[in-house]
Amino acid sequence: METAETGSSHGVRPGGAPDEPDGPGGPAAEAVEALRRRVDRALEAFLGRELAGVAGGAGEAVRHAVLSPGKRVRPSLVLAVFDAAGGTGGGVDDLACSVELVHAYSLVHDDLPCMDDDVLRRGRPTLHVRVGPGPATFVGAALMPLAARAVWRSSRELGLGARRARRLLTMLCEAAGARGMVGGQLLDLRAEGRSVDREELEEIHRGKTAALIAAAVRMGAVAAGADRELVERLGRFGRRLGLAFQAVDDILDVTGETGELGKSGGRDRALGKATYPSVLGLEEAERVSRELAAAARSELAGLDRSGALDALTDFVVERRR
Ligand code: GRG
Repeated sequence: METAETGSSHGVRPGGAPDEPDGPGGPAAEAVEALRRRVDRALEAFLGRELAGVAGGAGEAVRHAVLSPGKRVRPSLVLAVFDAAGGTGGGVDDLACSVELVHAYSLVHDDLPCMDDDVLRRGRPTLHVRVGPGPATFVGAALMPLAARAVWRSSRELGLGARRARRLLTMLCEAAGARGMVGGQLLDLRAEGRSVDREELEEIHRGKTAALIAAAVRMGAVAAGADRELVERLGRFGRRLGLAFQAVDDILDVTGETGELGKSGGRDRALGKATYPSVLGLEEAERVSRELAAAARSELAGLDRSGALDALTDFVVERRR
């Protein structure tokens, strides 16, 4: 099946193995792990600065929400694209943090009793289990302005002008808002318990998940000074990768073990969610996830220094959590 997002794959390898043999612990896996560690250090440093003097346990709750062990795919994409598009300078680390802060807010709110009511996230009790739903709601809300500060700091550190800083902030806000994540989440809630077709499913997933992943990619490119054509091409990479990411998330909810996932499995079915396996069946969902990743990868053709992006694309489809 071909959709606007799968497009044509220009003969690229389907979703999985890179050109050189690589397995667990191979160079691609090491590249992904090095990015994750760099993001963790950047988040520690950013929160260390921003939360100094914050009273009443709020700092601790923010740290729990953000620093618990996530995969850091979105901020890693910011860093990898920045490098692939010729950017230089450590100031991009705060930009990577900005995207992870928005993501962390979405997880805190998504887990609330009034949303998906989940008790386990990243192998730990969810924030509302620890501090209560009210405080968890506030902590989630506090992460958005922190994300804006991170964009601003990064723009200053990279010496970007006000115009580019505004463009970065606009990209992040649009991806997080009614035309992106929040809009997708509303569609997701409205689709609970009824059957949808693939078109409607992908409309939900494009907003809920792919918008922020595409924004991460486009922001890395803009910060590096990429021209509009490259920003658009990488945006297509990000949207396709975002759908592949959500397809794998849906599949793991069916096939994964709670211990390995770090969150409760089988929740989508219990909540009557619209997912790739519920719409297409498990086998077809797996095929489509690989097809989407291959379509994403086709946008990287001819791009120098795209090794880390290739590695992240592999990681998205091969991950077990
Ligand atoms: C409902 C109006 C309204 C707003 C709330 C909560 C929310 C906005 C949006 C939720 C969006 C959401 C949670 C999408 C799911 C995306 C997803 C696949 C999350 C899991 O991401 P991973 O696997 O998690 O990257 P880690 O833990 O590795 O960071």
